[in-house]
Amino acid sequence: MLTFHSELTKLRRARTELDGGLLVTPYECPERVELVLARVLESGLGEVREPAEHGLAPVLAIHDRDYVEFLENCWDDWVAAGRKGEAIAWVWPTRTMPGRVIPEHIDGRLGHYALGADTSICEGTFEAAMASKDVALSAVDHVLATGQPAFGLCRPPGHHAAIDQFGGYCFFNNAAIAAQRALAAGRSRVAVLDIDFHHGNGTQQIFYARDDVLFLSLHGDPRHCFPHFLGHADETGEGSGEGFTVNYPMAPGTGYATWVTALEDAKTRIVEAGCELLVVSLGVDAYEHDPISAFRLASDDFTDVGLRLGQLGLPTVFLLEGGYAVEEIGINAVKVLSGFDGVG
Ligand code: OKS
Ligand code: ZN
Repeated sequence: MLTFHSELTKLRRARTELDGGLLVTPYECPERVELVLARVLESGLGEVREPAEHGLAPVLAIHDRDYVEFLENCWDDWVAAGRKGEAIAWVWPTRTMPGRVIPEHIDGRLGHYALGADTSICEGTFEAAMASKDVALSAVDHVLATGQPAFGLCRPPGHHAAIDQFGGYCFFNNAAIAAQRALAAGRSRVAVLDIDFHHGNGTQQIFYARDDVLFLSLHGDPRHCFPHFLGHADETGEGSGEGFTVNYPMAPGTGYATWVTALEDAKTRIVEAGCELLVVSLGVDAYEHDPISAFRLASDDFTDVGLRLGQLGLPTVFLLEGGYAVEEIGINAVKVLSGFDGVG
């Protein structure tokens, strides 16, 4: 299958991530793109293409304009405030202090638009996020035009990004932007299947009250796992979206036998809902040796995942989400894609 990739996704190279009380070098780094790209090339998966530029209109079909402008200006505002480190949120509206007014000071604005303190904003973040959504859009455009599958080597990832919030290494919700693109192209219902270890809280929020996007997520139980405040099984959608959000929270330590049962249930629901296109939020951090996750999928399981997704017979776009710091990120991502192509 075709891969879409842009060197511009590497324009974000944050130096700091708040992790266990320390500022560490971020897990979500440009080297991830290089590892996956190298594996795509050496595996002979297929041609690699550059995305086209799609501008901001498809972003504004998902995200609020004030949020997009915040992201575009955040780094300059932070530098103008005389700050020395990277932009990290540290004060928030809370249960007892709900924010009614969006603050003007950059510290308050960061808290308004951030879901956590893990994700620093640095120079190049906005530009990389723009390239990442262009990768997603070109990949889905290829699927829409040809019916053939495509892989978007997105980075930064997207599934934690909500209508007006960033965090969990995500800024623009690439999967949501791609799903909306498919609807705009005339598909009447699209499935977003999120197999990243972490719950896709942003994608869920964006489509929660809608029945034109079926969102399904297999993830670590939020009682124990990031993002901690969304992704429970009783979150099933609201209004006309009731029944179009499906969560499969699973305990830390879950292995493939349990995980694949959830995957098969998700496939059944995708078929029953009559979805015409499948967007896969392809995180490979369910891998047993992922440094920040807690499922126990073995490397070879990823081939089987791809094969099972291929059985749906749907036009499918894969968009990279998480998966960290180990060579297996490329190996496992390409195993899913090759398994899908039936050459695993
Ligand atoms: C804090 C760790 C925050 C976890 C972010 C998870 C990102 C991810 N140091 N989402 O799919 O992989
Ligand atoms: Zn993840």
